[in-house]
Amino acid sequence: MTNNLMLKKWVEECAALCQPDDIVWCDGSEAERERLEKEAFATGELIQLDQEKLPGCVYHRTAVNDVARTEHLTYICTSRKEDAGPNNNWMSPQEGYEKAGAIFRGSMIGRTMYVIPFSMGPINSPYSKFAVELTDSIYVVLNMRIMTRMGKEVLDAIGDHGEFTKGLHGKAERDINKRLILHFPEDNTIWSVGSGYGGNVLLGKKCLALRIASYLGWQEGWLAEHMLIVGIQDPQGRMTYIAGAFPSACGKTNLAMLVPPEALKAKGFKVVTIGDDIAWMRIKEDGRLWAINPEYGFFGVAPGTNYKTNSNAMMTIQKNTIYTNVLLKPDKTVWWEGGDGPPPPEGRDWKGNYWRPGMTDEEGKIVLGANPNSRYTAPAFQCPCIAPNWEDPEGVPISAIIVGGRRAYLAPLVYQSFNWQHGVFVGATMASERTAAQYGKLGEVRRDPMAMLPFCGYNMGDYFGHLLEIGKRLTNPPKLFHVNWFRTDEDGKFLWPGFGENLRVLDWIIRRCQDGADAQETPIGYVPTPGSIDMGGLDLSTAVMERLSSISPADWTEELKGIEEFFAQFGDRLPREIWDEYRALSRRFGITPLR
Ligand code: O2Y
Ligand code: MN
Repeated sequence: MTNNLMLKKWVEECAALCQPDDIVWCDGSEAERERLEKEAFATGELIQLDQEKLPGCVYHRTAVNDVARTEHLTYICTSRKEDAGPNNNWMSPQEGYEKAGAIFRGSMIGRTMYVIPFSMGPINSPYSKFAVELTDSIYVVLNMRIMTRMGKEVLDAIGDHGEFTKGLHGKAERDINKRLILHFPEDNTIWSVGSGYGGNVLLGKKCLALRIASYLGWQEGWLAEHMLIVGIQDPQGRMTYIAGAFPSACGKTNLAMLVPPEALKAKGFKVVTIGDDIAWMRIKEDGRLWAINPEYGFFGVAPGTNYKTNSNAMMTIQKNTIYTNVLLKPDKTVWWEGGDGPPPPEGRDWKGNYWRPGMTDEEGKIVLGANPNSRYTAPAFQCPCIAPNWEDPEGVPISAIIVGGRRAYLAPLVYQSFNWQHGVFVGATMASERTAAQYGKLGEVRRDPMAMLPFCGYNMGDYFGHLLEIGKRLTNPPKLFHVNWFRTDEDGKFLWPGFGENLRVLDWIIRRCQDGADAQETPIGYVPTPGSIDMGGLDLSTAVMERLSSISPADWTEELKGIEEFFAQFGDRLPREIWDEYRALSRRFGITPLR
């Protein structure tokens, strides 16, 4: 327990609302994990996996209607609608507390409320934030144990008077019509009700570390970004840290855990992981941007993960891992589409139904064994390529920021922005084309500035302004790059091999940061000169490399129309500098800007 009166009072208030039978303060101990797992095995909330093959691993299924973040039920509750911006759903704080309060009321009768003190970032880091999540889900407690530093140590660090983010989560009826994910940035509070799944309920992750933290960063002068952090050691032994923002389905976790191709490994390249999803970044006395990974684990997508696409992730998840919504094999191990090996002859699918490969439903569609958004939750320290300094309370200095999306034609393999302001424009114009498998309407462009569209806890116009302000304070700013691993030929085949070979592009990027790689100026930025990307050991023709670097004025003319339309929605909140960059880009293509 605690002597923190604010914390005690808030727990009492939430308990009065939700009316749990019991309140348990989590200490984060092994004994606690064993007790909770035992209880969850007894109720069926968790299934224990084969402890010889997958030691410490458990399995969980969420409700069939509760398998992904629900963006349409996610709100920013600020006093003024314009502070949430066109990028967010908005509710007034009063309406939010009333609506969610009605669902929370009495929802924990017959249940236990767990109090989880947790820290985003190393407990001893000056950049970390403390928080407490109240939940009626053992699954959430066990996930939070992996994804955050949690328990008694954090409660002690909060102390008698310390501040903390207040997170209240309740499963309630897990009815989609009674589900709300509400953020109250002005109260440093999160309320999530009616869901038992991932990003909706592990409140440290998207809710705190991005939505609330981005707002706090805006107020306090730092950045909470949807970025991986990776370290590249070059043959000279220098370590360079890169942060990278990518929307979903762009291979972000694979890039964070990249395995160098043989030819580059032989030259002495090494890659280490600091984080795979979120970066908190501050300006230090040296005028550089320093980053920490506020998380303690990985909450990765299982389908498509295998020893070829991401061997480091596979090695990470062989023990102490929670598997959610994957296929359960009769021998109490797991499988997913795009995993290793052939499908098992039979099993239980993510809905708990009997499954065998090739089975079809009433409409004749193949039944998947694993939900496409099925997940593993695994401790980051188990990752074979985790950086030795990944928990450094001071973070790591960032030399380059890369942003990227899936563009079949538009964007070349890599280009560098002219300067910070232009880089913010490049980040603000980030977009991905929807692929048939992921989203539905093929080719449709989804704009996702800095991959923050679903995660920026305030008006994105102000967010762009904040990025520009940060740039003004940096005397030694990171260089900003755009990458596109997904350019295709006319048959839709990827031109670039991707995966480990992406290190060749990262190598060019780090050499650009050290003024050691050639580039040529184009209207969109600097692109590699022929031969300046190390292609040793990779059989890719000069013609393909030329196609990967080409820039089509006709395609960019179309793109500029989409950019103008997207920016227009931010009205007065869009900084003048962003329109300046839009006009400058138009003119570099010889186009008269639309505004
Ligand atoms: O579907 C969810 O609830 C999780 S979404 C997620 C999980 C881990 C890392 N990134 C994401 C994302 O959507 O960006
Ligand atoms: Mn993410």
